[in-house]
Amino acid sequence: MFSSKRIVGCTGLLFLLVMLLSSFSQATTHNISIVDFAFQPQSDTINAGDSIRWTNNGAFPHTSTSDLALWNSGTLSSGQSYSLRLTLVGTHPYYCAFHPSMTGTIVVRPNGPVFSHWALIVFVLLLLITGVWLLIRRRSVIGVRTN
Ligand SMILES: [Cu+2]
Repeated sequence: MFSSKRIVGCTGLLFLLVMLLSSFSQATTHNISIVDFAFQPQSDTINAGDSIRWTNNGAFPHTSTSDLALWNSGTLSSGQSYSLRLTLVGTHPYYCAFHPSMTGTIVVRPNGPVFSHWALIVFVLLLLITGVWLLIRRRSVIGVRTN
C-alpha cells in the first residue's frame, strides 16, 4: 500500500526530474551565410551563450557590424568567416558597412531552467492525482471511524 507521504515524495521527485530534463539547452553555433547582398537567415533567434558564424559565400567583400557597436567583423572577403559568442539577452540589429541596405537581426533569449509547457502539464496532472488520492484516503478514514 502506498502512503500519502510516499506519493507526495514521488510527485516531488518526478517534478524535479522533469524540471532537470527541461532546463539548460546545450550551446550551439548558428551559421549565417552572406550571399547575393543579403544575410541568410536574415533573422536568427539563439540562446544566450550560443555562437554565430557569418560566412561570406558571395564574390564581394562584406561585414557584420552591430548597430549598437557590440561587434564588428571587419572586412570579410569571399570565403572568409567571423565567429562571435553572444551572451547579452535582447534584440541585436546589424548591417554591412559597405552596403547599409544589407541588414540582419540576432535575437538572444535567456538560457536557464525554464518551465516548458509539457513540464507544467505533467506537474499539474501529478498534483491533481495526488489531491484526488489524498481526498479518497481521507474519506475512507472518516468512513471507518466509529466514535
Ligand atoms: Cu555587404
